[in-house]
Amino acid sequence: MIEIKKKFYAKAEQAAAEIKDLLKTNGQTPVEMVTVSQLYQGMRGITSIVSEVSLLDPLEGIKFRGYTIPELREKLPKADQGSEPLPEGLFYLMLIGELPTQEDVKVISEQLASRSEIPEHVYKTIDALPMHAHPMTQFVTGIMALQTESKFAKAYGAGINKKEYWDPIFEDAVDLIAKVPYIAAYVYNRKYRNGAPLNSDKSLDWAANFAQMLGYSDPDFLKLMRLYLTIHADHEGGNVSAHTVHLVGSALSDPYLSFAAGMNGLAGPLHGLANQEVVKWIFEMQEKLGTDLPTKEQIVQYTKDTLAAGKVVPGYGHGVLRRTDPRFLAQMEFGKEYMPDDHMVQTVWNIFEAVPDVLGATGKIKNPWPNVDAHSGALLVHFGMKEYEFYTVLFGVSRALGVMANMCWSRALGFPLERPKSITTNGIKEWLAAGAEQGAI
Ligand code: HAX
Repeated sequence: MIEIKKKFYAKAEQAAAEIKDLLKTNGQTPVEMVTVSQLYQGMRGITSIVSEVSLLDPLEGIKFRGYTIPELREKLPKADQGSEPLPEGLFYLMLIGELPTQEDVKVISEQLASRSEIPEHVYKTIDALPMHAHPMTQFVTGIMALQTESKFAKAYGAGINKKEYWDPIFEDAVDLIAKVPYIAAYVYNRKYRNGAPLNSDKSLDWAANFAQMLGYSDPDFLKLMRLYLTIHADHEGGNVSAHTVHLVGSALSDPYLSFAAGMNGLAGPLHGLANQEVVKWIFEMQEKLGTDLPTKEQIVQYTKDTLAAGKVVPGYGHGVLRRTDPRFLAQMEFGKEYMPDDHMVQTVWNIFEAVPDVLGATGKIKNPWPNVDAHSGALLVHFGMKEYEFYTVLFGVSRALGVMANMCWSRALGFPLERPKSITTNGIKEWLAAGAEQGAI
């Protein structure tokens, strides 16, 4: 890991020098105009964050350091006899900006295994919660309890020089990625498997060991976990979880505090919780209609009823994407290969055929196409994981890769406290009355 860390810092030093030059020559060049509507619309479309590790194209979907999801599935190293990428390889790509070798990935897998110990108080803290607490609440509580282990917080307390921040942040980031699957699996086993012990095997890769700790050993489930933990890792900087980690980290809160904050955002139904909402929506539809394979006509009617009740159709729509999410398509390919006859999975495909027209007909939904969350749950149900309240925790484990890589970059580049300006409606009115064209607010 020492070599990877050195390589990371060399890349970051070079990038920092380039950014310094760029700011010297173009620091005052305006990026874009912001409209009054955007102030009221959740800042949609305002480019205001630099995030080096991934970029979302509205039509092509997410690109990690320039590589699309299909390219990652082809080019990232795989486990022996594995057909899906190892998520450790994506972490390397996000950190270093280059595709890893099989050996690089092995180094990361071994490092993660060696850093995976969890202090006993973390489990005890989770145990203090009632069993009915949502898995995301239990997960975040565990992460908060783990904050006692932060190397950055200790170094800051001891007076570390700001030029060195990146080093303990890097160490915390790798530690945190190593440990989150254990907390997640502990929550799952506590809530759904009568407290079954974590049957970890440190010789396995990160995703396979996680699957094993959750009690799944089917080789196809291991492939699914590798795919799942790869495709959910990042979605550029502005989505709620990534942005929250970035924002909180900018106050020099350590990686544990920052990640826990981001996970609280992921737990919202308009963001990561949508994966549980999709399966809940399908289960309720199946129950109401008395069939596990509703027809397209039935799906259309059920979708119209959902909209008429003033609810969103989960898994559809996006703040940036304007086409079907390639992460949805990657999961669809997986489904076609491993479980083409599964009724739950077929229902997801029938929804894909039926729902966009209904959403499009409303005339207001900018993207009627499915996002990542429309598909993921059905694949898990196929393997027997029906406890849909747990799905967002799986998403969170994957998201650790992206937000931690990004946090390493933010501290290595010396990004400052994030502090946008806000305004009141009266302030906007006064500015308009004074003649807005005279200049910016
Ligand atoms: N069902 C019903 N209405 C929807 C909708 C959906 N799937 N998607 C958008 N709309 C509505 C919005 O609520 C909004 O309505 P109002 O004008 O009445 O407020 C209108 O259409 C315009 O919204 P938009 O501009 O198209 O979309 P936004 O950028 O505002 O919102 C969301 C993007 C993802 C929040 C939205 O599409 C949504 O609520 N989708 C369902 C929940 C979901 O799947 N979330 C997961 C998104 C991906 C992700 O983060 N995964 O983790």
